[in-house]
Amino acid sequence: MTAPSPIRTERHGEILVIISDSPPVNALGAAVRDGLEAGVKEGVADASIKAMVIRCDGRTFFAGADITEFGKPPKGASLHEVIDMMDASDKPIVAAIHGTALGGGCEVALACHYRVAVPSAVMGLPEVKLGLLPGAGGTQRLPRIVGVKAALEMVAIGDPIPAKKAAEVGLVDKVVGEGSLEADAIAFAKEIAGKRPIPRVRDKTVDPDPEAVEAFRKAHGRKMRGFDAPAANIACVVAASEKPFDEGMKFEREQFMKLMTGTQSAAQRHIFFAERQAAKIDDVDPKTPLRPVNKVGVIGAGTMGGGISMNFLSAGIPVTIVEMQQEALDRGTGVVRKNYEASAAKGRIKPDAPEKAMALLTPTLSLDDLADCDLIIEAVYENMDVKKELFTKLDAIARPGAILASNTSYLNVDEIAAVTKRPEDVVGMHFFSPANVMKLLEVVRGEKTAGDVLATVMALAKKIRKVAVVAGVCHGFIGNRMLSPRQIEANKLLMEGATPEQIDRVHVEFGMPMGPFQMSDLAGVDIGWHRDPTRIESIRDALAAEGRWGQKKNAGFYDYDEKRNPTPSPRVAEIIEDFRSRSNLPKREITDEEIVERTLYPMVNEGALILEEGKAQRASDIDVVWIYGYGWPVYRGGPMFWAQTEGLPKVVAGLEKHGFKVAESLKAAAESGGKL
Ligand code: T1G
Repeated sequence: MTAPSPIRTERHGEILVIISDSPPVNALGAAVRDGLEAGVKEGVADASIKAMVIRCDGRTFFAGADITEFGKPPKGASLHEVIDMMDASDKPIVAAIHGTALGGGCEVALACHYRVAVPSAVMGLPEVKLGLLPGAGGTQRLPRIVGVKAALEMVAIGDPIPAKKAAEVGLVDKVVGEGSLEADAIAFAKEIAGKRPIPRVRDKTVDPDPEAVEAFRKAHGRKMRGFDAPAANIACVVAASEKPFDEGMKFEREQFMKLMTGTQSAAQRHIFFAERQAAKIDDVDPKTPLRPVNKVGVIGAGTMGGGISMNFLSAGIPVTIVEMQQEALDRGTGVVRKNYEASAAKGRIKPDAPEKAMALLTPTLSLDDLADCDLIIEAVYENMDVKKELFTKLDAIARPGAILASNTSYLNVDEIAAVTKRPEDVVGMHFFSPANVMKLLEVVRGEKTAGDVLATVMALAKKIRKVAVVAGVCHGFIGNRMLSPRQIEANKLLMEGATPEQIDRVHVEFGMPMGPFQMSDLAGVDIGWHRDPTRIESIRDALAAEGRWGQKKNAGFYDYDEKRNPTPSPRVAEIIEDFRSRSNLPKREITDEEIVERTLYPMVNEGALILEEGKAQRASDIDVVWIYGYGWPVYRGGPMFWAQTEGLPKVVAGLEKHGFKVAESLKAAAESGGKL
């Protein structure tokens, strides 16, 4: 018994409306493609039909090919066949667009002869974000409508454009009523039913624009570093301006297949689903009623407290921010205002956004003013005694049912919860600095944290545009716990002959935004330092003791000029040499490969231990942490996905070669050829 087609047709006089009802996003899976093909064939064959409208039920027009089908044997009509048939139709077809017409969905719209859209609709070709390119004619049709320059932005960066802009560039013929899409589309179809010739995008030509291509490459080269897909997208857009349509289509197909069969696209598609999977808590009912969060309290107006506050203010949620001293409070709120004003000056937010946000911020010196907050987040000094004292006070001040969160980056959330009478209301919310910019939020689940508290925080994370991952209580949770073995090994490599710049170069060439020592200089060499300049037990202690605290002091593992450009430091080389000679460690040539094996493989090993201990729900969650918290290159899919593409046996052999104790689950997966 085959399932009913997700596509149905309805007649409106001489107009046939072809409707897709395939939740959640009308992805162009086999059944949808087959139904679309049948619907168009019906319209073409029926002499009483003079024009067709294609639209979708639910939240959106087709949002792209069905990514879950990728890598599986093809079934049903190919999108190419359906699109070619639509394009060739001798009766005009109107695309009626709402929601997010993306990827293959946008390509279906481009193969229609006319396009109407509601004002709230967006259109885009985001395939590049999946390590792909529009593989159903998008790179050949889009430039024929909007020109090379606009097409480059849409396909090689992949951001959608709103209906109004689409109408301005000719991608949409008419912006119709928000609530009357079908009726307006049918009326439009009636108007154009008899018009000839039927406009076919493939018949248009597009002028070459080498200056635009050059300018685009210059403007976006750094962001595209390491990725395969952007260059392929650019090449296809250029082909559209140089080749006849069918040759351009052939070129697009070749480029698409190259990307589809590469590891980068597999990695980027992995992250697409991993990010969505991370939002699900396996043992909490997704229908759990959420606690209201209409007002947030933030304790601490420093860099973290201010950044955390901005996330809520920008989402329109009022924040009461507490400091102990007026001067610190004024400084903190001043930084928040300055950040907003800087964004407005750059046109990143509307000119009135800073005032609107600041109007929602209530500074105070009294913890008692948090009594009506639904969520209170502390972002105070990373010291357990300080946190315990604060949560004891909060326990007495906060209203019943308020969620009490700590922004601690590694301390034991269970210990903090234990000082309250409401451990079920206590959770960790570990933001990454700068908290108003970095997308990752580690949601630390205490032993007693209630399911609805977790569900509420996960939903709130989406509202404040964070990517949330649930972590268990352990030192450093997921990200920082895996950072630790990387840092330990990096320091050891310095003692054995490597230099900070060599180690950092290997990481940057791997695709990280910076290496361990560049990161240390950015965050502060003095972070976590015992502050006793006479106690020098490590290279880091020696640097800190000399005031080489990193970029903020123009000296850390590197020397910095006034523009904070780093150069290798002879003084640091001396310090390393001194340490090494005193430890009688022979200096030797260290290969780049050894640096990868000793700094990245131990991260995978730690990730396997985190999974064994149940401190992360799934390996893909660990990948999401590293992509969104530390800038792991998305085209490598995160540490755990990357280890699979490296080959787990190779990772295990590398770990054993350097004397690491390999996690049992990692060894087992390597032996069985399975996954972590
Ligand atoms: N295929 C399969 N499932 C998809 C999907 C897709 N294209 N898009 C979304 N989903 C699932 C998603 O996994 C989630 O599932 C649910 O829908 C809701 O998504 C030939 C080759 C449309 C803006 O890249 O950008 O076309 O977790 O949580 O926040 O040239 O989904 O509920 O089980 O993201 O409202 C190109 C990808 C594909 C668009 C909606 N298209 N999707 O965002 O909901 S390649 C895309 C999105 C292609 C052609 C090429 C977003 C969204 P679950 P969600 P949302």
